Amino acid sequence: MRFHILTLFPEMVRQGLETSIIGNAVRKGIVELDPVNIRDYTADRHKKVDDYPYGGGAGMVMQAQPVYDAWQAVAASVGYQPRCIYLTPQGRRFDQSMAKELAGEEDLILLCGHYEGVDERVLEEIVTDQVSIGDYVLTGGELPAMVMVDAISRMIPGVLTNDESGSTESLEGGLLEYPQYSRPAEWMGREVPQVLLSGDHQKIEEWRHEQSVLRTLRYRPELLESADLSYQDVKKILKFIL
Ligand code: 6GU
Repeated sequence: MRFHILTLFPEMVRQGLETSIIGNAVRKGIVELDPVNIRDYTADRHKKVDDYPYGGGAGMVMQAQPVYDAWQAVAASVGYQPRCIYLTPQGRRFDQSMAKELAGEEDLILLCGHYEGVDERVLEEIVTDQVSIGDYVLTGGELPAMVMVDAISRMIPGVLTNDESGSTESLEGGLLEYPQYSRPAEWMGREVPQVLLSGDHQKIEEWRHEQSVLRTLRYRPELLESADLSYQDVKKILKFIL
């Protein structure tokens, strides 16, 4: 999968994503990063990419021309018009199901805004989706784009190795992750739960699932509304809250 990231800070995006697991996926060729510097496409002789907002007000607005030309260069290079996601606090909230869905795309264009925003006309012309990563305001779309690249990439087959497996983690089935322990078996007087040392894999699975359900109940109870729960799970929850 190829991520074409339209940004004024291509180095920030590259640096942030070339480390660790995503960096390995890039080196393996499963994921391709294509940070595109919008400034390279400005027709302005002073390399300007922003200007004052019509109607007045604070801040600067990213101009349509360089953004459009950067987008066109990407579309021309891949030979079609991939989905183009504009990162904005006004967008639809990014979540695990969106990450999974987007992992099926061949190419994605991520448009990172800066300043007070991007000229609405170029957004109308090129943007297919508007996405936010949460209800807080960031100074630019680069961090959200990096968050999306990470979350989407780890859903692509081959990005996670067997022992990093994607399917048994937090939010799969709508539940939080169970607690993890490693050696030593006792640390500062705290012991690892006995069941994990028992070697009984059936029992361990049951215990982990129960922990997932109870943690979700405790920390993110609103997730239970759309979680995959069995009759046994519901009984367990009722036992704890009644
Ligand atoms: Cl996608 N962009 C900006 N600037 N701020 C955000 C955001 C995006 N998502 C949450 N806050």
